[in-house]
Amino acid sequence: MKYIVSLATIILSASLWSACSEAHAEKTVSFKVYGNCGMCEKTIEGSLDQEGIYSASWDKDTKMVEIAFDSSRYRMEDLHHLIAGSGYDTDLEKAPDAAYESLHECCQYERPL
Ligand SMILES: [Cu+2]
Repeated sequence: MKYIVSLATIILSASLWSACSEAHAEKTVSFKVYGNCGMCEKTIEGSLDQEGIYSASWDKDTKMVEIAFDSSRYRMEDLHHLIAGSGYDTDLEKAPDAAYESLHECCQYERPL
């Protein structure tokens, strides 16, 4: 009986451990990204369409993006960098001028700086 109980304990703690390590790798962050419209939304979310990024959603009213990603593959700065590369300023990284200027006219949001 004692043997069965300790075996059950081992199995239980092993499954808890693996559930924990999965939860640890997936992280969700949200931060501000400047933009205007639904087209901006497509571009911003498209820039995050990468392996290791599970979901990305930008809201044109709040200007907040929410990203679920594999924290063993990306740091938060990397996410800002991907978005800035597509022409959109974040609260941490400014987009290159050339990328901003190549956005559609209606997408050339007012830059924060
Ligand atoms: Cu737009």
